[in-house]
Amino acid sequence: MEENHFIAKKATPIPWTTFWEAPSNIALIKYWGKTTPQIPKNSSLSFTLSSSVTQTQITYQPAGSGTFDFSFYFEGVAKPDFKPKLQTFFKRIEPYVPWIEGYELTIKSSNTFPHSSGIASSASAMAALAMCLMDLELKLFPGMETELFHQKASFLARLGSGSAARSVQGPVTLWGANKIQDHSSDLYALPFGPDLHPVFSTYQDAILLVDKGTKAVSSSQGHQLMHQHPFAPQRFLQAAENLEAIVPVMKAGDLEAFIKIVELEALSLHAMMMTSNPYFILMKPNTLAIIKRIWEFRASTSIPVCFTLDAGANVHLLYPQDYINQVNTFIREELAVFCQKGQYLLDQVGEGAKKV
Ligand code: 2P0
Repeated sequence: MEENHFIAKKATPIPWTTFWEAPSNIALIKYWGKTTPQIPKNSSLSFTLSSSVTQTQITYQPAGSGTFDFSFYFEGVAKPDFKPKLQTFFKRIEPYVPWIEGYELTIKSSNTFPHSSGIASSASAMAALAMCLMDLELKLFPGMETELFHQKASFLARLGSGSAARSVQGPVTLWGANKIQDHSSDLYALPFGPDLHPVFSTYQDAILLVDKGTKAVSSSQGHQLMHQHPFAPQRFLQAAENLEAIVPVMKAGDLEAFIKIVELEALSLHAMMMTSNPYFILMKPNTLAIIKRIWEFRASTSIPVCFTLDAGANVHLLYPQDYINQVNTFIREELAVFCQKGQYLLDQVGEGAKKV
């Protein structure tokens, strides 16, 4: 589908309030490197999460033609410092939602996961915002097909933050033009589809909070550094190969192959960071200590746990629901000690954004 397919018409403003929540997601095949506007250099695939969500309410107030303004509150507090990022977002999406002219928006947002937990909230935040926008678009132009509704929501979310494209639907989504999936696109993410092996629709993700501070290098800077990266062409090829390899694995439920690809992707992402110029390291000593324990636990129990990493020090421990008791005991007894203040979040794969 082309961009112009997503261009809506103008409409007379109406008062309207809508409230949506959208989850965070964790990439298995990583997006790292992009061109303007948020076009990924390689396709990515992720688990949509369930409990880690952003809830966003928008009140749309008609405010006279030619005007557009908004105020933003995070967890009940006005946050004017978030305004520039949101302004950039609204400017980017304006051609696709021209009906937005003539409104004053009050945007109220909050996260269910702890503030500054080192969990990237841009994906859930931008996806929740996109759902609220699409909700009014559907009200103004009834009859839009559900598929188009989701694709445009993902398209708008992507223009806010690339990985947000993958937070609209679940339990597994794929973003980026690829050879494997029909109708795949760099413009929006699509659900993996009905061929997904059932083991993955209840997969568990324990987020081990190793470091809750602000990252030394932001994801935006990290993406930027891929432009002159000496290994970038090889990395984009590797990601494409890993995507091609993981798709049949996710249909077959082959956990041994799944683990090999997922851990390779996590460490390849961080290898890109460590070999950027300037180079940087987001892992902490406890990130490595946890990885070592996970490998030992897997070797000694044959329980198919594995890890992945986001752009940060936290470790996502992934495991099938069948092993929840053994793994949660392992986390409590052996891994919590490496987490900041012993904190971790138990989440699982979920179905995507929903109306509150
Ligand atoms: C991902 N990450 O696939 C990768 C892996 C982090 C590590 O997408 O600049 O916040 O908003 O498009 O989506 C983080 O980057 O970047 C990210 P922008 P985003 O999830």
